[in-house]
Amino acid sequence: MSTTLPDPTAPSVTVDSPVHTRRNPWLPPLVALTGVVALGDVVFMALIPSLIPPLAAGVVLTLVGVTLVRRRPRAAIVVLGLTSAVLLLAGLAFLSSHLAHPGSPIDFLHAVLAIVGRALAVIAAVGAWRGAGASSARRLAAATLGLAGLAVAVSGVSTLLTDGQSVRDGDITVTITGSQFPDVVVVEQGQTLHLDNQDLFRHTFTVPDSSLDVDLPAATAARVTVDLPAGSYGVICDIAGHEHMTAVLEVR
Ligand SMILES: [Cu+2]
Repeated sequence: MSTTLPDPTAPSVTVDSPVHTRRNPWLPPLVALTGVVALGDVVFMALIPSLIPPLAAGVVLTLVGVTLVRRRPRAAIVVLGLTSAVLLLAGLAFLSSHLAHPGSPIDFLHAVLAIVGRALAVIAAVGAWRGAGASSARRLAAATLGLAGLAVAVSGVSTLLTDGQSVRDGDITVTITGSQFPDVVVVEQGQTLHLDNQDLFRHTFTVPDSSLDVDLPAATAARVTVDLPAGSYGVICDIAGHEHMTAVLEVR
């Protein structure tokens, strides 16, 4: 039985560290995750429609990171990883309220993308930085697909189960569509509003510092009796990014 020993005179072969090349198995999931999250942010802002500065900055930084992947993979990992981490931490507070409302498919799916997608992107960035193995990158990809499927299922079922209240005689109908309230809503004291949210995202019908604060999941309607003293009130939608939604409520 013979043993082959390495030939010390053979020329040594320099193998690039995988971190420095496009062969790093974590780069494709990192680019895919950050790309899908950024696309989700663009679609979300277009639908509201409202420019949310931190999300817009994240989209720009993601584009920068993706263009760096080919020539400066390490810089790309840092840009994409840090962008995901900062926006994940900054967004957790208000996105979690959207996660609690799976009946609003767009808000819910965007929150899932923004939280889960960014968390997975941070994991992918760490994996890419450390040059971890391909099998764990594949597991991450499979987990991502599984979570996305679960989110779509939860949102779909919740939307089907969300019940609206139907309009009754004497109600004042307020239609909310395209993230717009009517400019002015006139109501008699003690009369009931029928608030019909026709959008695929959640809104509220809120008179600040009063008891009038109605949560309106996507494509649902709610009835609320107005017990405010006669007068003119400002109405807002109390959801981050919906600051442009205002109306005047005249109580007579
Ligand atoms: Cu709104």
